[in-house]
Amino acid sequence: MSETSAADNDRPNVIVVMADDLGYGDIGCYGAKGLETPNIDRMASEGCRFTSGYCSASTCTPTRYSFLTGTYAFRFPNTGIAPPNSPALIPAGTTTTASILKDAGYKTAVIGKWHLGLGEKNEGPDWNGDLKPGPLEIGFDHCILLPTTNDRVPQVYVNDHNVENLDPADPLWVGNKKPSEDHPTGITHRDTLKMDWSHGHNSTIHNGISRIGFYTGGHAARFRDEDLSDRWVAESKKWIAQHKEEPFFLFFASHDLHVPRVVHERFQGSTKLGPRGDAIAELDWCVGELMKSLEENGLTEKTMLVFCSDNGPVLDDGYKDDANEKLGNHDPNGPYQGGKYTVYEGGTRTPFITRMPGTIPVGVSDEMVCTIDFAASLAAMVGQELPNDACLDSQNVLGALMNQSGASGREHLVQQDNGKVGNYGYRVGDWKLVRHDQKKSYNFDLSMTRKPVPQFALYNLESDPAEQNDLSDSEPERAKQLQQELQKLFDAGRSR
Ligand SMILES: [Ca+2]
Ligand SMILES: [Ca+2]
Repeated sequence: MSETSAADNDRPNVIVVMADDLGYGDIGCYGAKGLETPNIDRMASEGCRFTSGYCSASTCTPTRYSFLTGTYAFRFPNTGIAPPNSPALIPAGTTTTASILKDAGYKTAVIGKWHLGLGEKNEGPDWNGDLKPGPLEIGFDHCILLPTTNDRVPQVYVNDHNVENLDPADPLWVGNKKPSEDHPTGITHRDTLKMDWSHGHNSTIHNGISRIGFYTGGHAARFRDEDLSDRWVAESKKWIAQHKEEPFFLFFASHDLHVPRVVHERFQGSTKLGPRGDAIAELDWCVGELMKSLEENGLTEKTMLVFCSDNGPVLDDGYKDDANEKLGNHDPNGPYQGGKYTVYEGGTRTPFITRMPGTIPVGVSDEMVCTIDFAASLAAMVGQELPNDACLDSQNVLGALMNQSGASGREHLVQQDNGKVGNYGYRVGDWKLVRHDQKKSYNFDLSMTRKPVPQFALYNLESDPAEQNDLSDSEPERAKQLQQELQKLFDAGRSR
């Protein structure tokens, strides 16, 4: 990739905007109905829009784990959805997308949702002390985080190593058991909630919304859900302006579509789809503000801007927010089957756009690229050698990400769900093997339905993108070969 390994003084900035729970069909230029995304559509019209852009898992934590480490999350235990008191899942000193760029002289920051744990193994986060290890120990210079995910406690910002605005006289306690008999919860005080829960999500109440997990104290530190996006955009703009003279890497980790979907008042009711649609509108605004910030700082042509998602769509994910009722003819997963929690295409194939005017030719690409590939691809871009024992599944697809003519994406991709139960997708070209060791599929219909499925199924994505016609019987040799290849990828412990 020597043609894109630029000299030291013109290495491009990189901003990765990772949406949360955004499906393939949720954006205007990917076919959304009943809502508009003018900013993301403009980004696509000025860059490359991928039709085979993936995340590596269909839930938050494993995709984020793989995005940063360049290694499939399923290779490590406990990389599923992290609980509120999870210790740091990525050990200090691990080679990550951030550390690779930092070593190449980049300033690095993560602003937004973390959900990869904080604190020492077996200890977890010290909420009232130093929250480390965390992002700063794996290559980020700066972070402003929602520590877990907003349906889980606590609703506080982590600024570098500390909870922001924490009053020592009102310490923060976080746990998984009710702290006292009279502690109000979504069960005991359900009539006070401004957004009712539908399943789970009925423990500690903050801002009229009950969450997963319990917490007390830290009142001065608590944020309003409505203000999350504004804060992250403001902090990102500030950080971009501060570092406009040097190469930088910003991981902007949005939370918009994840439940509870409580957007700023100015976006409430802005679409016909209810809070889920309004969250997409707010996400689109964030992307617009980031592009504006690049323009204002003269960085548009010097910045590789990436838009992707951490998993496919989900409708009712624990709160009664009309996601089903107001869906209309909008199709969150587009032509695919399934969403969050599945290994069908809808779980991991998402909107995926790269933009760098003057460098990335405008177009649409069907090359297969994945969020797990940024580690190796950006390493190639900045001329950093990957250690042999790091980023074990990250492929250098820089040419494809840059939409260079003739450049290829990945040849194969393993897709996983939240992990542990043996559910995988394995795509090679137009063929897709689906493996469900427990012979059950979940949320294939975006309604959280469980249904029995065979352990293995084979689909042709070219003729059957919705994975409806199992060809195992008519293509037994191919089915067997893909099963063996997948097993080899597991046994080898790496695919790079
Ligand atoms: Ca997610
Ligand atoms: Ca669909």
